[in-house]
Amino acid sequence: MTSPQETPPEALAGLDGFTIEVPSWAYGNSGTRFKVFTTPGTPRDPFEKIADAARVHALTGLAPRVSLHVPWDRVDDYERLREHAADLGVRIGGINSNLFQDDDYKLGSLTHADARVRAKAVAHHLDCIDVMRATGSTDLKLWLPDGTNYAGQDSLRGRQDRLADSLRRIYEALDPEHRLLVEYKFFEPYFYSMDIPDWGTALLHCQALGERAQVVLDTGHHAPGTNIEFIVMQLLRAGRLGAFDFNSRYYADDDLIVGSADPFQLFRIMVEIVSQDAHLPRSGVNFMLDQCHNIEDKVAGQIRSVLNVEQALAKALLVDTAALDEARLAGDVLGAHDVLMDAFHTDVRGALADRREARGLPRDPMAAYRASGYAAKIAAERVGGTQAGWS
Ligand code: PSV
Ligand code: MN
Ligand code: MN
Repeated sequence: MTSPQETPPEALAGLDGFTIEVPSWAYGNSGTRFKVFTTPGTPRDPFEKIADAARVHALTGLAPRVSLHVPWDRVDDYERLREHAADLGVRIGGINSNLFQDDDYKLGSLTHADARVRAKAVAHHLDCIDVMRATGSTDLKLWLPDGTNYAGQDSLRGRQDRLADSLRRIYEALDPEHRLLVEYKFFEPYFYSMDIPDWGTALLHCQALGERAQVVLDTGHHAPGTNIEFIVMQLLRAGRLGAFDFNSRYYADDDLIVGSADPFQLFRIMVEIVSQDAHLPRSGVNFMLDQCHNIEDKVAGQIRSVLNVEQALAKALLVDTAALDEARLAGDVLGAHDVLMDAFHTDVRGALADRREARGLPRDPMAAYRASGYAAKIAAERVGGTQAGWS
């Protein structure tokens, strides 16, 4: 058994260089289909969203990039947004396209039967690629909300073929340093069929496109009971895990704070990550959050989220791999399981606080945020904050 006192600093060396990307929309007001509660101090524009994200990074040292969502984060001058981020010590991360809020896309966007609608959806991605050029982003993230509600409504095969053609047009427009990240989701907004419902479909499209097309795994986008760490393992094995959208869920796509509903699942995911060295920056896996803070303080919610991911990774780094190999070879089922559980039950909070202190960061970023008065300051300064884009 490992105890907190026994966590030597070198055991956590795998955290060096590990970063988490935060979503701009987590700082805006969001809600369910029933109600959007506003929070005092909510950012009024993308500049203020980036300022809030920069607070999260300043206090944790973990979150140096911010994803944007277009057109939610539309600005006249992206170069200025890029400079603003740099001035605050962060940079622009992935650019998320939006195919789910335009009337033309009622029956599909990249899969639509009408070539005019498909061309419009492709053109939106070319616009996003221009935003990438202006902001220095290298990840274009595409979540396809297309699907059908009734059997017979459209040809399932026809939609896949149209999708493949649209994706190819987008992929061909990328610059050499760009990646296309393709996100899957098994339901919603449509309920009979989704056109990219699962990792297999996303992977097939990525493989057809080329090496710079990779899969995004959003932890809230699977049927209940799905073994998500198996998918992580398989995508890594195929060299196609491009990114995570981390969040927690109890029911569906709840977008709650990562590690809040099921810290053990997050740990199991991180064990697979560590076992294939995918936590190291050279792996190219972008560890992003995709969350909404509907009732809690948004900046604090983001701080809690990145700390939860860090904690899960720290525990995964503590797995005694030699003991695990030995138990597996001996067919010691429960012995192997115990090795994992020992790591999971280790309290790493003290060791992580020491690590932060050694890096000039607050030992307790949540307490430092509360004590900083930042929430009161932005509440006084900002009036009439915006929604994240949901209605
Ligand atoms: C869709 O449910 C999704 O997970 C996609 O990543 C969207 O871009 C995001 O939510 C918006 O919050
Ligand atoms: Mn997502
Ligand atoms: Mn989602």
